[in-house]
Amino acid sequence: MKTTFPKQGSPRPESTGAEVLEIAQISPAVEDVLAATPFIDIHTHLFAPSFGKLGLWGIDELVTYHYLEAEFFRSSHTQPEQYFALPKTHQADAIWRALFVENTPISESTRGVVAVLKAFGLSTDRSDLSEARAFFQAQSLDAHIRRVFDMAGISAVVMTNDPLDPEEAPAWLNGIPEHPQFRAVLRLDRILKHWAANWQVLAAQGYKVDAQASGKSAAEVQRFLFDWYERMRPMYMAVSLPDTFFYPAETLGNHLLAEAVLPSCRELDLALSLMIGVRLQANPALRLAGDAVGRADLRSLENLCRTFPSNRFLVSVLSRENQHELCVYARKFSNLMPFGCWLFMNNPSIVEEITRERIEMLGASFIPQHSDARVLEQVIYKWSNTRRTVAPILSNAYRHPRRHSARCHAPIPLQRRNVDEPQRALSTYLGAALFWLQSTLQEAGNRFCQSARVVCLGHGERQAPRQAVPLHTQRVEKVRPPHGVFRKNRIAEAGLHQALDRFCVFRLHHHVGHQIELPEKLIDNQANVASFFTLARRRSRAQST
Ligand code: FIX
Ligand code: ZN
Repeated sequence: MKTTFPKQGSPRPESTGAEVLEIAQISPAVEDVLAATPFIDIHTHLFAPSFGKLGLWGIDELVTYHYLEAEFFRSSHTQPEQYFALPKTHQADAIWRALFVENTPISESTRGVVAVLKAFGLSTDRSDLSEARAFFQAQSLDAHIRRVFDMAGISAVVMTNDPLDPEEAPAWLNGIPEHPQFRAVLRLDRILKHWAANWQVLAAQGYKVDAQASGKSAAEVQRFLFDWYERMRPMYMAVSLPDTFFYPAETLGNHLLAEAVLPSCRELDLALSLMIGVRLQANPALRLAGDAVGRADLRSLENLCRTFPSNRFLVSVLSRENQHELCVYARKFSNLMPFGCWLFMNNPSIVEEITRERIEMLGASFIPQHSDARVLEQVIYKWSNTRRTVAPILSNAYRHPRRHSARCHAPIPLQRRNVDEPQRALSTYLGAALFWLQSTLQEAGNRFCQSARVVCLGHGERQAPRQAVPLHTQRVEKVRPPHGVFRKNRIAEAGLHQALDRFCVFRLHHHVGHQIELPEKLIDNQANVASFFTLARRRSRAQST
């Protein structure tokens, strides 16, 4: 049984002569909707307040973020062991002095801290952190979280929860109240990558596993995952994998992946997130800041998607060189969903490059970004950066879909409704950005389809170079908005003909790529990603009750 992301449900209504956007209106419309659409942040290291000290927030945590520690060790003579021997506030003072006072904060991470201070109306050029500390100490966490989520334009975040983390596991075992804005994920690094150091923890909890993960171990690991599914109700399972990861290969990790994790994901209808390409602790002295990147052999993805067609894979890759391959594999396997620009990729210039490439190769069938925030207030600048970076790329995609191929200059007769419509739907769906991208581009796609049909080149037909394009005037009438729309939008009718004439035909599938339709029905008032079959089951259950 092949699990893919389900096809679009009801076809969208033919566009009427509703408000068509002028070229100049496209960017503001796109920015409007991006600003007004609350996103769901599908990968963070944030924690709900009930996890206590595990949840990091405030100026000392912001300034000692491992991205800044890496930059600090480049701009200071302080050795890592000296730095890590300092109390947190002294570490923050040292970094503030080195990167924000003695140097100008121009790197992406330092600018992030400046953006957060600005967002709260705090000074950014103080020689010390006393004003900022006083401000954050005065905040009550629950209200602060709500305010920060509002400022970031996000409705919920997905945590990273490790059932074998000695600090975190007791909280779950003692029972954690659900928090509407913090969803869980079952993180499996200790099981899939560090079994030797962790199997005894499972054994101590009564699971019959052994050091070789032999015998009943895989089944027992499944039992362990089901038990934690009941505790956490995770959105998906996840693991980060090194650049040397390869599947298939005779490793204990791959054995547990194939015999325990993937079957559990199938049974529980959960996607498995693979974050591939980190070279852990390339410089251990820097601790969290010590990880590096390596190019991975993504044929593993090809093998996994083909070998386990009923599993869904949410994938982010760390190496720049792997980004293109990931897009290509996503075109081959609909059970593969690329997401986010991870860690060293999360810089505007690279996010722009990756997002542009993904739109060109995948249309809207990907998740553009996640924040990977480790400190609460980071979501403020990470999501404003994303909105700022993605807006022009999307506007451009509407304005000049094929500018670079110089084969098409016709503006898309985009209607405000194309841009607004997703807004209504978005905030209730996981990955709003994705969904938003979906439907609007879908609309755009449909218009291209219509136009392609008008110039009567159907699916797979190619236009020979300099072949004249037969024009069906009646069909042009059908798609061309009524004169009223021209007048109302002051578009010179004449322009349309030339535009259509110049309309080079590019092969557009009648179906504009895979579309995700998430269940309208919410679970506990929360968005939930469910496969088609769960959807069907829920709908039949709903009909039977
Ligand atoms: O494995 C991960 O989830 C990574 O995102 C982190 O380990 C990494 O340290 C990080 O903070 C990335 O932003
Ligand atoms: Zn992460």
